[in-house]
Amino acid sequence: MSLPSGASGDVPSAPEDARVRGALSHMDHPRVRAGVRLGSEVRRALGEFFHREGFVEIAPVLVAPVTDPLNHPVADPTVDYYGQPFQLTRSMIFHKQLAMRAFPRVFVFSPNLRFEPRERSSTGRHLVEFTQVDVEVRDADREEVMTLAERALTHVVDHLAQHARRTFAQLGRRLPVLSPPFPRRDWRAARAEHGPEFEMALSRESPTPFWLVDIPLPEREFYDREDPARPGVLRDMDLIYPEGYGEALSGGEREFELPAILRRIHAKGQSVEQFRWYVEAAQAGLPPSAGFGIGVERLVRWLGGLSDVAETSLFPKRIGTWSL
Ligand code: ASN
Repeated sequence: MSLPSGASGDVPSAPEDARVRGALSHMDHPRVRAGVRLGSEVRRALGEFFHREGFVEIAPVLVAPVTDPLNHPVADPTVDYYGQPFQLTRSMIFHKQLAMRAFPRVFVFSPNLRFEPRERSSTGRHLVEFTQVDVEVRDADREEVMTLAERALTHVVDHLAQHARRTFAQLGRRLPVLSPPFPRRDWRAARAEHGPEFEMALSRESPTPFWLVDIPLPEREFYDREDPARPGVLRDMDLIYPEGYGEALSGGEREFELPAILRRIHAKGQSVEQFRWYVEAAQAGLPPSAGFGIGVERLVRWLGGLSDVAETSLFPKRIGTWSL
Protein backbone atom coordinates (compact mmCIF):
# COMPACT_ATOMS: atom_id res chain seq x y z
CA MET A 1 0.00 0.00 0.00
CA SER A 2 1.35 3.43 -0.88
CA LEU A 3 0.40 6.01 1.69
CA PRO A 4 0.20 9.63 0.59
CA SER A 5 3.03 11.82 1.81
CA GLY A 6 0.67 14.39 3.26
CA ALA A 7 2.47 17.16 1.42
CA SER A 8 0.21 19.97 0.24
CA GLY A 9 -0.90 19.47 -3.33
CA ASP A 10 -1.79 15.79 -2.89
CA VAL A 11 -4.75 15.08 -5.12
CA PRO A 12 -7.61 13.21 -3.40
CA SER A 13 -7.85 9.69 -4.80
CA ALA A 14 -10.00 6.64 -4.18
CA PRO A 15 -8.55 4.39 -1.45
CA GLU A 16 -6.71 1.32 -2.71
CA ASP A 17 -8.47 -0.97 -0.26
CA ALA A 18 -11.98 -1.81 -1.44
CA ARG A 19 -13.12 -2.11 2.18
CA VAL A 20 -12.11 1.49 2.90
CA ARG A 21 -13.86 2.57 -0.31
CA GLY A 22 -16.96 0.70 0.90
CA ALA A 23 -16.84 2.39 4.31
CA LEU A 24 -16.56 5.84 2.71
CA SER A 25 -19.38 5.23 0.25
CA HIS A 26 -21.59 4.04 3.13
CA MET A 27 -21.11 7.46 4.75
CA ASP A 28 -21.96 9.20 1.47
CA HIS A 29 -25.38 7.57 1.24
CA PRO A 30 -28.21 10.11 1.80
CA ARG A 31 -30.29 7.56 3.76
CA VAL A 32 -27.37 6.89 6.09
CA ARG A 33 -26.84 10.60 6.70
CA ALA A 34 -30.57 11.01 7.38
CA GLY A 35 -30.48 7.97 9.70
CA VAL A 36 -27.53 9.39 11.64
CA ARG A 37 -29.19 12.80 11.90
CA LEU A 38 -32.36 11.16 13.16
CA GLY A 39 -30.30 9.17 15.68
CA SER A 40 -28.77 12.37 16.95
CA GLU A 41 -32.23 13.79 17.75
CA VAL A 42 -33.42 10.49 19.24
CA ARG A 43 -30.43 10.48 21.61
CA ARG A 44 -31.10 14.09 22.58
CA ALA A 45 -34.77 13.32 23.27
CA LEU A 46 -34.02 10.22 25.35
CA GLY A 47 -31.39 12.05 27.40
CA GLU A 48 -33.75 14.99 27.94
CA PHE A 49 -36.59 12.71 29.02
CA PHE A 50 -34.66 10.76 31.65
CA HIS A 51 -32.98 13.88 33.05
CA ARG A 52 -36.36 15.58 33.31
CA GLU A 53 -37.71 12.51 35.15
CA GLY A 54 -35.02 12.90 37.81
CA PHE A 55 -32.67 10.14 36.65
CA VAL A 56 -28.93 10.30 37.24
CA GLU A 57 -26.97 9.59 34.05
CA ILE A 58 -24.06 7.31 34.82
CA ALA A 59 -21.02 6.71 32.61
CA PRO A 60 -20.86 3.55 30.53
CA VAL A 61 -18.79 0.59 31.69
CA LEU A 62 -16.82 -0.90 28.79
CA VAL A 63 -14.73 -3.63 30.42
CA ALA A 64 -15.37 -5.36 33.74
CA PRO A 65 -14.74 -8.67 35.51
CA VAL A 66 -18.35 -9.65 34.84
CA THR A 67 -20.94 -8.89 32.16
CA ASP A 68 -24.36 -10.08 31.00
CA PRO A 69 -24.28 -13.82 30.14
CA LEU A 70 -27.15 -13.29 27.64
CA ASN A 71 -29.50 -16.13 26.79
CA HIS A 72 -27.93 -17.02 23.46
CA PRO A 73 -24.35 -17.88 22.55
CA VAL A 74 -21.99 -15.11 21.45
CA ALA A 75 -18.20 -15.23 21.06
CA ASP A 76 -16.58 -14.26 24.33
CA PRO A 77 -13.51 -12.10 23.93
CA THR A 78 -11.81 -11.48 27.25
CA VAL A 79 -9.01 -9.03 27.78
CA ASP A 80 -6.15 -10.00 30.05
CA TYR A 81 -5.09 -7.09 32.18
CA TYR A 82 -2.42 -7.62 34.84
CA GLY A 83 -3.31 -11.29 34.82
CA GLN A 84 -6.98 -10.54 35.51
CA PRO A 85 -9.61 -11.41 32.89
CA PHE A 86 -11.88 -8.55 31.92
CA GLN A 87 -14.92 -8.96 29.69
CA LEU A 88 -16.22 -6.52 27.11
CA THR A 89 -19.66 -5.23 28.11
CA ARG A 90 -22.58 -7.12 26.57
CA SER A 91 -25.03 -5.16 28.71
CA MET A 92 -24.73 -3.16 31.92
CA ILE A 93 -27.43 -5.12 33.73
CA PHE A 94 -25.25 -5.97 36.74
CA HIS A 95 -23.79 -2.49 37.03
CA LYS A 96 -27.27 -0.97 36.84
CA GLN A 97 -28.33 -3.15 39.73
CA LEU A 98 -25.27 -2.20 41.75
CA ALA A 99 -25.87 1.46 40.95
CA MET A 100 -29.19 1.15 42.81
CA ARG A 101 -27.14 1.23 46.04
CA ALA A 102 -26.12 4.80 45.16
CA PHE A 103 -29.10 6.32 43.32
CA PRO A 104 -32.81 5.44 43.06
CA ARG A 105 -33.07 6.14 39.31
CA VAL A 106 -30.24 5.73 36.82
CA PHE A 107 -29.82 5.64 33.08
CA VAL A 108 -26.86 5.24 30.78
CA PHE A 109 -26.13 5.39 27.06
CA SER A 110 -24.37 2.06 27.16
CA PRO A 111 -22.29 0.79 24.24
CA ASN A 112 -22.67 -3.00 24.04
CA LEU A 113 -20.42 -5.41 22.18
CA ARG A 114 -21.98 -8.69 21.14
CA PHE A 115 -19.98 -10.88 18.78
CA GLU A 116 -23.08 -12.50 17.35
CA PRO A 117 -23.09 -15.68 15.24
CA ARG A 118 -23.20 -15.26 11.45
CA GLU A 119 -26.85 -16.45 11.29
CA ARG A 120 -27.80 -13.05 12.65
CA SER A 121 -26.02 -11.10 9.92
CA SER A 122 -29.08 -10.59 7.72
CA THR A 123 -31.82 -9.78 10.24
CA GLY A 124 -31.46 -6.02 9.71
CA ARG A 125 -31.64 -5.74 13.52
CA HIS A 126 -28.16 -6.75 14.70
CA LEU A 127 -24.82 -5.00 14.85
CA VAL A 128 -21.75 -6.18 16.76
CA GLU A 129 -21.50 -2.75 18.38
CA PHE A 130 -24.63 -0.87 19.39
CA THR A 131 -25.95 1.40 22.11
CA GLN A 132 -28.77 0.78 24.47
CA VAL A 133 -30.25 3.28 26.85
CA ASP A 134 -30.24 1.15 29.96
CA VAL A 135 -32.62 2.29 32.70
CA GLU A 136 -33.12 1.03 36.26
CA VAL A 137 -35.46 2.16 39.05
CA ARG A 138 -35.14 1.19 42.72
CA ASP A 139 -38.24 -0.33 44.37
CA ALA A 140 -40.14 -0.24 41.08
CA ASP A 141 -42.35 -3.01 39.77
CA ARG A 142 -42.81 -4.06 36.17
CA GLU A 143 -45.91 -1.90 35.63
CA GLU A 144 -44.06 1.24 36.67
CA VAL A 145 -41.19 0.74 34.23
CA MET A 146 -43.53 -0.26 31.39
CA THR A 147 -45.34 3.04 31.81
CA LEU A 148 -41.99 4.82 31.95
CA ALA A 149 -40.91 3.22 28.65
CA GLU A 150 -44.20 4.19 27.00
CA ARG A 151 -43.75 7.78 28.15
CA ALA A 152 -40.13 7.85 26.98
CA LEU A 153 -41.10 6.70 23.47
CA THR A 154 -43.97 9.18 23.34
CA HIS A 155 -41.56 11.96 24.30
CA VAL A 156 -39.15 10.90 21.53
CA VAL A 157 -41.94 11.04 18.94
CA ASP A 158 -43.12 14.47 20.20
CA HIS A 159 -39.56 15.76 20.08
CA LEU A 160 -39.05 14.52 16.52
CA ALA A 161 -42.29 16.15 15.39
CA GLN A 162 -40.67 19.45 16.34
CA HIS A 163 -37.03 18.86 15.46
CA ALA A 164 -36.81 16.32 12.64
CA ARG A 165 -39.46 17.27 10.10
CA ARG A 166 -36.99 17.70 7.24
CA THR A 167 -35.30 14.39 7.95
CA PHE A 168 -38.66 12.60 7.88
CA ALA A 169 -39.56 14.29 4.59
CA GLN A 170 -36.23 13.20 3.15
CA LEU A 171 -36.82 9.62 4.29
CA GLY A 172 -40.39 9.66 2.94
CA ARG A 173 -41.62 8.48 6.33
CA ARG A 174 -44.44 9.61 8.63
CA LEU A 175 -44.01 9.74 12.40
CA PRO A 176 -46.06 7.10 14.23
CA VAL A 177 -48.98 8.18 16.38
CA LEU A 178 -48.53 6.50 19.75
CA SER A 179 -51.40 5.99 22.14
CA PRO A 180 -50.24 4.25 25.31
CA PRO A 181 -50.88 2.03 27.10
CA PHE A 182 -49.68 -0.33 24.37
CA PRO A 183 -51.53 -3.64 24.05
CA ARG A 184 -50.19 -6.58 26.06
CA ARG A 185 -49.94 -10.19 25.05
CA ASP A 186 -49.06 -13.18 27.11
CA TRP A 187 -45.78 -14.65 25.77
CA ARG A 188 -46.87 -18.28 26.11
CA ALA A 189 -50.30 -17.74 24.57
CA ALA A 190 -48.72 -15.83 21.65
CA ARG A 191 -46.25 -18.63 21.04
CA ALA A 192 -48.90 -21.33 21.29
CA GLU A 193 -51.04 -19.50 18.78
CA HIS A 194 -48.40 -18.45 16.22
CA GLY A 195 -45.53 -20.97 16.59
CA PRO A 196 -41.82 -20.36 17.17
CA GLU A 197 -41.60 -17.30 14.87
CA PHE A 198 -44.46 -15.61 16.75
CA GLU A 199 -42.54 -12.48 17.64
CA MET A 200 -41.84 -11.47 14.04
CA ALA A 201 -45.24 -12.72 12.83
CA LEU A 202 -47.03 -10.52 15.38
CA SER A 203 -44.67 -7.63 14.71
CA ARG A 204 -45.58 -7.74 10.99
CA GLU A 205 -49.32 -7.70 11.60
CA SER A 206 -49.46 -5.23 14.51
CA PRO A 207 -50.33 -1.59 13.75
CA THR A 208 -48.82 -0.41 17.06
CA PRO A 209 -45.96 -1.33 19.41
CA PHE A 210 -47.08 -4.06 21.82
CA TRP A 211 -45.83 -5.82 24.94
CA LEU A 212 -45.05 -9.48 25.40
CA VAL A 213 -45.23 -10.28 29.11
CA ASP A 214 -44.68 -13.20 31.47
CA ILE A 215 -41.81 -14.81 29.61
CA PRO A 216 -41.02 -18.36 30.78
CA LEU A 217 -37.93 -18.85 32.89
CA PRO A 218 -35.75 -20.82 30.40
CA GLU A 219 -36.17 -18.08 27.79
CA ARG A 220 -34.34 -15.48 29.83
CA GLU A 221 -31.20 -14.82 31.84
CA PHE A 222 -31.09 -15.63 35.55
CA TYR A 223 -31.39 -12.03 36.71
CA ASP A 224 -35.03 -11.43 35.68
CA ARG A 225 -37.28 -12.11 38.65
CA GLU A 226 -39.42 -15.21 38.91
CA ASP A 227 -43.01 -14.40 39.82
CA PRO A 228 -43.39 -15.58 43.43
CA ALA A 229 -47.04 -16.44 42.74
CA ARG A 230 -46.32 -18.31 39.49
CA PRO A 231 -43.17 -20.41 39.53
CA GLY A 232 -41.53 -20.73 36.11
CA VAL A 233 -42.91 -17.36 34.91
CA LEU A 234 -40.84 -14.17 35.00
CA ARG A 235 -41.95 -10.67 35.98
CA ASP A 236 -40.49 -9.32 32.77
CA MET A 237 -41.43 -8.00 29.34
CA ASP A 238 -40.35 -7.28 25.78
CA LEU A 239 -41.66 -4.41 23.70
CA ILE A 240 -42.11 -5.25 20.02
CA TYR A 241 -42.28 -2.71 17.20
CA PRO A 242 -44.97 -2.93 14.51
CA GLU A 243 -44.43 -3.31 10.73
CA GLY A 244 -42.03 -6.22 11.14
CA TYR A 245 -39.32 -4.20 12.92
CA GLY A 246 -39.19 -6.71 15.79
CA GLU A 247 -37.87 -6.32 19.33
CA ALA A 248 -37.55 -2.82 20.75
CA LEU A 249 -36.61 -3.35 24.37
CA SER A 250 -36.47 -5.94 27.07
CA GLY A 251 -36.57 -5.61 30.81
CA GLY A 252 -38.32 -6.60 33.98
CA GLU A 253 -38.09 -6.86 37.73
CA ARG A 254 -34.81 -8.30 39.01
CA GLU A 255 -33.80 -11.03 41.37
CA PHE A 256 -32.10 -9.18 44.23
CA GLU A 257 -31.93 -11.63 47.13
CA LEU A 258 -28.81 -13.77 47.26
CA PRO A 259 -30.51 -17.19 47.69
CA ALA A 260 -32.75 -16.52 44.67
CA ILE A 261 -29.79 -15.33 42.59
CA LEU A 262 -27.78 -18.48 43.47
CA ARG A 263 -30.75 -20.75 42.77
CA ARG A 264 -31.33 -19.15 39.38
CA ILE A 265 -27.63 -19.35 38.39
CA HIS A 266 -27.67 -23.06 39.23
CA ALA A 267 -30.95 -23.61 37.37
CA LYS A 268 -29.32 -22.16 34.24
CA GLY A 269 -26.43 -24.61 34.62
CA GLN A 270 -24.06 -21.68 35.04
CA SER A 271 -21.29 -21.46 37.61
CA VAL A 272 -21.37 -19.10 40.54
CA GLU A 273 -17.61 -18.65 40.00
CA GLN A 274 -18.35 -17.04 36.62
CA PHE A 275 -20.35 -14.34 38.41
CA ARG A 276 -18.24 -14.18 41.57
CA TRP A 277 -17.85 -10.39 41.61
CA TYR A 278 -21.55 -9.81 41.12
CA VAL A 279 -22.52 -12.46 43.68
CA GLU A 280 -20.17 -10.96 46.29
CA ALA A 281 -21.67 -7.54 45.66
CA ALA A 282 -25.18 -9.02 45.92
CA GLN A 283 -24.21 -10.53 49.27
CA ALA A 284 -23.50 -6.99 50.47
CA GLY A 285 -27.09 -6.07 49.49
CA LEU A 286 -28.88 -5.24 46.27
CA PRO A 287 -32.03 -3.11 46.47
CA PRO A 288 -35.11 -4.44 44.65
CA SER A 289 -35.44 -2.82 41.24
CA ALA A 290 -36.88 -3.02 37.76
CA GLY A 291 -35.71 -1.60 34.48
CA PHE A 292 -35.19 -2.06 30.79
CA GLY A 293 -32.85 -1.30 27.92
CA ILE A 294 -33.91 0.34 24.63
CA GLY A 295 -31.72 -0.36 21.61
CA VAL A 296 -31.09 3.09 20.16
CA GLU A 297 -30.25 1.95 16.60
CA ARG A 298 -33.38 -0.21 16.44
CA LEU A 299 -35.52 2.68 17.62
CA VAL A 300 -34.03 4.93 14.95
CA ARG A 301 -34.47 2.20 12.33
CA TRP A 302 -38.16 1.83 13.11
CA LEU A 303 -38.89 5.56 13.33
CA GLY A 304 -37.00 6.27 10.11
CA GLY A 305 -38.41 3.24 8.28
CA LEU A 306 -34.83 2.13 7.48
CA SER A 307 -34.16 -1.31 6.06
CA ASP A 308 -31.17 -2.07 8.29
CA VAL A 309 -29.77 -0.82 11.62
CA ALA A 310 -26.49 -0.21 9.75
CA GLU A 311 -28.19 2.80 8.14
CA THR A 312 -28.29 4.51 11.54
CA SER A 313 -24.52 4.54 11.94
CA LEU A 314 -21.54 6.11 10.16
CA PHE A 315 -19.36 3.17 11.21
CA PRO A 316 -21.64 0.15 11.54
CA LYS A 317 -19.98 -3.04 12.77
CA ARG A 318 -21.84 -5.59 10.69
CA ILE A 319 -21.72 -9.20 11.81
CA GLY A 320 -18.95 -11.17 10.13
CA THR A 321 -17.89 -8.25 7.94
CA TRP A 322 -14.85 -6.04 8.14
CA SER A 323 -15.69 -2.42 8.84
CA LEU A 324 -13.95 0.77 9.84
N1 ASN B 1 -30.94 -4.16 29.18
C1 ASN B 1 -31.68 -5.38 29.40
C2 ASN B 1 -32.50 -5.24 30.66
O1 ASN B 1 -32.54 -4.19 31.25
C3 ASN B 1 -30.79 -6.56 29.49
C4 ASN B 1 -30.07 -6.90 28.21
O2 ASN B 1 -29.76 -6.06 27.40
N2 ASN B 1 -29.74 -8.14 28.00
O3 ASN B 1 -33.17 -6.20 31.05
